[in-house]
Amino acid sequence: MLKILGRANSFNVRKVLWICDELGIAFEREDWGRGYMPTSTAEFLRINPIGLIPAVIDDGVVLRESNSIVRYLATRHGPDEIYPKDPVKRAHVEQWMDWANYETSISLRGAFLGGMLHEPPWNNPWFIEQGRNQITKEVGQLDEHLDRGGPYMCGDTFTVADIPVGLVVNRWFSLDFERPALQRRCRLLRQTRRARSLSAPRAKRPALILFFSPSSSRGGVREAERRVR
Ligand SMILES: N[C@@H](CCC(=O)N[C@@H](CS)C(=O)NCC(=O)O)C(=O)O
Repeated sequence: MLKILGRANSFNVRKVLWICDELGIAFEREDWGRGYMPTSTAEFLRINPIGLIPAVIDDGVVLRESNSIVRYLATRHGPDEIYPKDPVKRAHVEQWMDWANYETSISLRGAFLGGMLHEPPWNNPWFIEQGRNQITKEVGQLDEHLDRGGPYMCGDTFTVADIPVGLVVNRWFSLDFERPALQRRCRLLRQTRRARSLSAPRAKRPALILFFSPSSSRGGVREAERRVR
């Protein structure tokens, strides 16, 4: 059985939980990371020398990097539409995954880790301000993209691109600074709600509902915990 190493309240571990839920992949999970077993131990570093969660072990194969794990699981267990083989469609999916993992992870370090969790070294006021401005701009770009198409990131079907981006949207709504009204903010909210309502009844996917839900990141953790225990 697939083994996931990482705490369920981690942004990046949640991507793996989401794809498992989406595709009905059975797994067991161990709590590693901040507040649980430290990833700096020799035991963890033997599995992932980079020292970050998530890591997974699948039939003896060890993998790290959340987006890579999501794509691997989608390739092994998913239908083509969720991670298309067509090179153009695939590139459209991957560009949003890369965007979420690089661009928004930098800004969320300032806006979330610094601004909300007050975690050094990200809690430098300049860095917090920079992160808040940047994530506002990025969510605005996302908003415009969804406005042009949607309801999913790559059109009318759910793909693995929706997983990291959905988690970014979820985190955006949890940020506690005075967020400037985005031009199409209501539309973005509507689009993400639409995404979850389109998907949820089809296959009864509670994790998808929770992870997309703007106000329930804590609920998401609790639900994820219930599901894996
Ligand atoms: N690029 C990596 C980033 C992984 C990462 O930053 N993980 C965080 C949690 S979201 C972590 O390991 N934090 C240290 C900890 O929890 O101890 C990925 O996408 O998997």
